[in-house]
Amino acid sequence: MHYFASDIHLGAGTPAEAHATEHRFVAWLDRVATDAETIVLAGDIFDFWFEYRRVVPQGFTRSLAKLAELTERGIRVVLLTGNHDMWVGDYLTRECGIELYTTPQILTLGGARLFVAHGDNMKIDGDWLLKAMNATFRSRLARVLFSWLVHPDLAVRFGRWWSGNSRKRHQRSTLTEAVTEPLIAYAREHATTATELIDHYIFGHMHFPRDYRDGALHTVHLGCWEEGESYAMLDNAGHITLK
Ligand SMILES: [Mn+2]
Repeated sequence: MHYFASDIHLGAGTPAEAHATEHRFVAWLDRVATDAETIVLAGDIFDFWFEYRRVVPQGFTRSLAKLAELTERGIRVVLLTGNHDMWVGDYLTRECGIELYTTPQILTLGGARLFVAHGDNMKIDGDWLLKAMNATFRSRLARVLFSWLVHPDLAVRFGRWWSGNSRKRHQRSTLTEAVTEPLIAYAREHATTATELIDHYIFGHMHFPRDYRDGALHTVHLGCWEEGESYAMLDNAGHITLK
């Protein structure tokens, strides 16, 4: 089996809330590890992560230990960064054996061709402010400057404040399936121009779980972990189910 989850937002909320989320995540990892060949984490696993060359944020101990344990047992763990955890370095790979990507990926799993992306930064042509912010946040220069000039304690404080604001805009209870439409449009456009057939498009980011099918087009929107686990599983016959 191959499992997909995103938008866990570890560390979000009060310490008690963050603790509860982490326990749910680790319990889920334990559960799926019984038959998982692959676990794909499609971004925003951390509510805020900023990695310096030799400094990483506090917390996440149980999650990181569990992920390291699973990769050591031979389970492939793939992490695609989201807009809350795009500032990863090589720590998660070195320490936990995680395969790390900062861009959308095409993966072959269970005999199916998958396009996997967090889903931020897509179909935002009309939003110049968001585009400018994305360009700044993703720039290597900005990141290097930031890590040389900003004390880690200050960076984490700023990051937590920023993440909290951004998350409030994506509160599950205020969302409808309409939020997933731009990503469906993205997938539809990709499918018509791609040179190969994609069996399933898998996205996170929108915090609204949805399984969308239209003819040959299939998109899976992973949802978030605000109210419980939300994930997808793919069997080796290429069938995918949203749970
Ligand atoms: Mn998110």
